[in-house]
Amino acid sequence: MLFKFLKSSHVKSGEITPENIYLGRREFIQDTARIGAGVAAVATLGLTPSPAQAEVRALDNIIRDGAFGTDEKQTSYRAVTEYNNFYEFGTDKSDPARNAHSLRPRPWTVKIDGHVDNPGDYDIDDLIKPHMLQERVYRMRCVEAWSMVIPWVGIPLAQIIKKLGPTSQAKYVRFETLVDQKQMPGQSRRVIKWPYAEGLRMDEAMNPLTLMAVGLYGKELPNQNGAPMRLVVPWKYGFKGIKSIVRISFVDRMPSNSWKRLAPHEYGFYANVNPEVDHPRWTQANERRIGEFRRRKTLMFNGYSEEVAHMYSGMNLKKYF
Ligand SMILES: Nc1nc2c(c(=O)[nH]1)N[C@H]1C(S)=C(S)[C@@H](COP(=O)(O)O)O[C@H]1N2
Ligand SMILES: [Mo]
Repeated sequence: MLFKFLKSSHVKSGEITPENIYLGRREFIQDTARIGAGVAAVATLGLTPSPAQAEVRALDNIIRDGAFGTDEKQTSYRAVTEYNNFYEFGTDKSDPARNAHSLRPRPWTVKIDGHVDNPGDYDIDDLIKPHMLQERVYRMRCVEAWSMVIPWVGIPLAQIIKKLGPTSQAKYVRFETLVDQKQMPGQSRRVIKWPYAEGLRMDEAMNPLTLMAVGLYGKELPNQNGAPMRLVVPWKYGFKGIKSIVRISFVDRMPSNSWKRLAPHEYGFYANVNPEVDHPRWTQANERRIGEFRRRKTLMFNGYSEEVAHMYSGMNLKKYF
């Protein structure tokens, strides 16, 4: 049943649906609407602007030092905010933008627990101060073989972790998403076991590339992208980037993560982007950048080898995929 669901939904959206044609069509329709001829067509397709998109606030004083940045062409704001994976709001790529308006990102409390000196319930605005915010333009790559380039705004996760003070027993960090059917209507279906959960090894969590994001394109995160805070780990498949985090636990054993729990033969804990390890049902050797038609070669660690390869030296990455 579960497997069948994965086959028909998870893969179809990424692999079989030509998402750039899908987005191209929407852009075409939008252009048509702008010149005044396509209003009826828009209505017919039920193409309404995403409510969350209009309301996000601009963020001030973002540090733009270009650290780890890429100057590749950035994926359009529309694609970044209307082509999403966020099963708490539905399993189609267009569901989150349509449904995530029911999420209330403030006030927002994050529980910190486990092997840590400063556990407790923290208000997000005490955990992440506006003057710390940095912009990082990262390549992102989904396990479904599509990719984007996104200008994230956030702070290195290491900064948060240092303040919390993990003890020597903390070997891994576990993250959990909100559970609340009223705010997240997709949770009425048990497509995965809620809460969505993810984990990182401590050194991965402390790597300077790892970001706790609160915004993109210089604005607050739209709900569909994981407001008010979500993880961004650019050398790993997108599913590591857990959204709308309400709990961070410092643990001594490798935590389970949602996609691995769902299909352990298909998704691992490490989830490093690796063109040499195919998904059982499709190749990972190449990818399609959203907005482009050609396929590109997928790079080891999504092109971030220099920053991260040392963490995996001596590990068999076919076994620890
Ligand atoms: N809570 C939660 N986080 C999640 C997901 C999800 O379904 N629920 N999907 C993951 C997957 S598979 C991907 S590819 C990214 C997509 O992030 P984006 O929509 O901001 O591009 O979010 C990840 N984080
Ligand atoms: Mo994904």
